[in-house]
Amino acid sequence: MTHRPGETIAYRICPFCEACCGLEVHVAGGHVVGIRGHDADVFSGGYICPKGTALKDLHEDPDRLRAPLVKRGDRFVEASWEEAFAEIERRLPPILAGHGRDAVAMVVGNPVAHKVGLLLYGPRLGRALGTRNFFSASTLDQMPKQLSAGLMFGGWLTIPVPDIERTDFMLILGANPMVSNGSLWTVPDFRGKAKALRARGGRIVVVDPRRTETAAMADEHLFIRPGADVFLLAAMVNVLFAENLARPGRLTGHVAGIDAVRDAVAPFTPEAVSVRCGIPAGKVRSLARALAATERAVVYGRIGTCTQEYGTAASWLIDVLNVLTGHLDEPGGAMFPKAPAFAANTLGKPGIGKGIATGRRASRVSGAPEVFGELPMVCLAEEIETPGEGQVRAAITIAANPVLSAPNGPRIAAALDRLDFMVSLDIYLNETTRHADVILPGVSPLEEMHYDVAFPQLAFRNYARVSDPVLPPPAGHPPEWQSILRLIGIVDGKGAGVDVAALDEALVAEEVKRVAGPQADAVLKAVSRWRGPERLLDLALRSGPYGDLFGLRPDGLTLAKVKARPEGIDLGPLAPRIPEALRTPSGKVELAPPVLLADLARAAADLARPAPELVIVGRRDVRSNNSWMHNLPVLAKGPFRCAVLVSPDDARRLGLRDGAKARIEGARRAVVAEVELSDAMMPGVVSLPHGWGHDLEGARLALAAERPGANLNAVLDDRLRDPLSGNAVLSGVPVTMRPVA
Ligand SMILES: Nc1nc2c(c(=O)[nH]1)N[C@H]1C(S)=C(S)[C@@H](COP(=O)(O)OP(=O)(O)OC[C@H]3O[C@@H](n4cnc5c(=O)[nH]c(N)nc54)[C@H](O)[C@@H]3O)O[C@H]1N2
Ligand SMILES: Nc1nc2c(c(=O)[nH]1)N[C@H]1C(S)=C(S)[C@@H](COP(=O)(O)OP(=O)(O)OC[C@H]3O[C@@H](n4cnc5c(=O)[nH]c(N)nc54)[C@H](O)[C@@H]3O)O[C@H]1N2
Ligand code: SF4
Ligand SMILES: [Mo]
Repeated sequence: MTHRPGETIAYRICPFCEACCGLEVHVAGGHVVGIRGHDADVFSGGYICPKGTALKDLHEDPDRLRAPLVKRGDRFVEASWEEAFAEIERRLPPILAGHGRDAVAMVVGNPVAHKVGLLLYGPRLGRALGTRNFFSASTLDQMPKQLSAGLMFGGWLTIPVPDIERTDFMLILGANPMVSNGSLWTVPDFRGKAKALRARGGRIVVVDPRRTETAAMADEHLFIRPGADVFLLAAMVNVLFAENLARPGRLTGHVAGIDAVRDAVAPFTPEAVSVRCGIPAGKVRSLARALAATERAVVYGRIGTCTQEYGTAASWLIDVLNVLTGHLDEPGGAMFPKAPAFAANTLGKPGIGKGIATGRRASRVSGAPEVFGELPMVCLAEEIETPGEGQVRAAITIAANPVLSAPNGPRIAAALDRLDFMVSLDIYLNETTRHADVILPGVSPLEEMHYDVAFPQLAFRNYARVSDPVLPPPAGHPPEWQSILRLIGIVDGKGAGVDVAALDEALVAEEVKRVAGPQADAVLKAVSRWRGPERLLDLALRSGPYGDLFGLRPDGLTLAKVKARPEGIDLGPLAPRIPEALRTPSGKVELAPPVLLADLARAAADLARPAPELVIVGRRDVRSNNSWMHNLPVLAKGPFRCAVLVSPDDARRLGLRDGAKARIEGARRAVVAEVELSDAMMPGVVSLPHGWGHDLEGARLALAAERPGANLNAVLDDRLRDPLSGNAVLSGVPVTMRPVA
């Protein structure tokens, strides 16, 4: 793209997925005239995908909300910010006063992880509310991995990632980074890095019930029966012990529980798991041997290995394999990033800690244990529907669309309708927010600053990077962190008229006092030029592992220094961090947490369960992002993306034809979708993407409604979950299919 006269260029981290690409935004006359990858970005090197260019469409989308909406009768009317907050102040406090804190649920969605204001201030609202009914998309996604990492390494985000630039063998299970651009692994341009891996003689093997885009570019692809990863992985560990290949190397003195793992995997011989996995025993052995024999190798698993009944156990065994083959915390293996800010594994005493706690309380209706301060999203509907002490009567949703994104979404829709009051922080009137009484919109991403709070903790390389707003926000439109502070004012009894700036001061002062003690005043003074999220970021960067320590280490990082380099500051390749990164009470890697051993016994008892005739799995597409970007022209154009993929074998057996419609029936209800025959599907498995079903009344998504698609989650069963993490089972769910006229 050439730089025309009158054009200015701004740099902005893309907020749409975990790859966190640096973008170059061309602006003329207050309008975005083009978006491309920022070639000089030290982290992403110019990579961009179609969603990145859609920032312009999102900015310009006429359906994106520019003002609050308040429901009057059953219609939404545009309201001023004062009117909107007055309505909340009128209706929310009486519910809290009459029914207690648990009567208000908080429901938090995926974009919160990509919004510095929401991620840093949302939890403050959670604490102010003090509700036990906190639900998030994490329990539709990565909670199993967070739990296994927490149990093994002592931190919920101490999750190792593949050191892709130095590895020679990568085994990928249940992830499709060619399309998703990586998850729990921030790795812009996976394609380029994977190509380079293969060009230097390395190998990639993909285990997936579909021959995905990643499988197609890999050296080898193995079909697996959905939900069977725990069996495959346990058998691989079994082979390591049977063939005397278990060698943790440098970590030997830092690992506890190796013998317990050996005993626990004894039932899982390659022959015993072969049928359940759909993988020959010889293949299981050769995978384990290749992993052990390659000096720089890594196993990586993602959502396909999480959203299943044994999600936590599978997530755990992936890292057990990395440890036992000497590839954890080694170059070319699975390594721990060291983030410049906000990482729990760089705080406190290095090498030892309290570990994690779960089950400190249980959900009221089905008794699901709390994990990471949350209850499972699959419990949301029942907590609203079931009368009694602690019943949920109101909800605050933040960037969440559970009506489409959670299993049995239609039940959630009906439950939301029964609430006495609902507030949504969201930028659309969509399938979920149509149930709200008040919608408070955020600004366009181009109108706010950006820092990736979570993702440097999961990045293929260490880096620091901040984006300033590209365009000024519209006059009078508060950033979302300020809206959250006003909500805190309301639930704290200070009212909607609370002095937001003073409340922000007070909250920061209190937090700084807690960590900095007698130095608090000096620290606060050092960051006094910033407000809101920027102040919290300056505090975190300066006190972080690369920080200037408020002057003690003058060449260290500050927010001002990072801002001066919009292309980012490279902090180097990943380096070994064990034992320093550990926060377990023992100071060791816990290879055999008792709850996981017990879960493996559950799996052993379940080994012989016969496979259902037909199961459904999900799918992602480069031009789609969960449920909420189907209204953007650049992504919506082209072939329809919500077809159900069916193997030719199954199609013949079920009488389904390519291009014809079929009824997909789950335990809860049925949807109709268009069939696409595909030899990329494992026979017995069909695939439908999630996030579709934009034909619900009351949403305002004109373009998405033209091709609404079918809601996979209407078919899925909210009773299915991983009992340890509470995570929903979204994969390998039994269905039946038949043609419809
Ligand atoms: N069957 C099945 N279901 C799945 C999955 C699957 O693989 N299969 N994947 C699961 C996964 S991994 C995830 S993360 C979840 C996602 O689940 P959700 O987070 O519930 O869904 P999203 O589609 O990401 O919806 C995001 C919401 O945020 C709003 N939004 C976007 N930007 C902003 C903003 O700047 N501010 C505010 N306030 N709101 C904003 C959007 O309008 C939308 O309402 O879906 C899960 N559901
Ligand atoms: N373009 C695009 N990118 C995205 C998103 C998006 O919606 N669109 N969503 C973002 C989000 S929120 C997330 S969490 C990430 C997810 O990132 P990924 O985990 O890479 O996402 P998927 O493409 O869903 O890959 C999951 C794979 O698991 C396979 N699978 C299903 N069941 C099983 C099983 O039982 N075992 C095994 N081994 N495999 C199984 C599926 O066939 C699929 O290929 O993607 C992020 N990036
Ligand atoms: S891969 Fe695409 S959506 Fe993800 S950060 Fe990069 S440009 Fe944005
Ligand atoms: Mo996700």
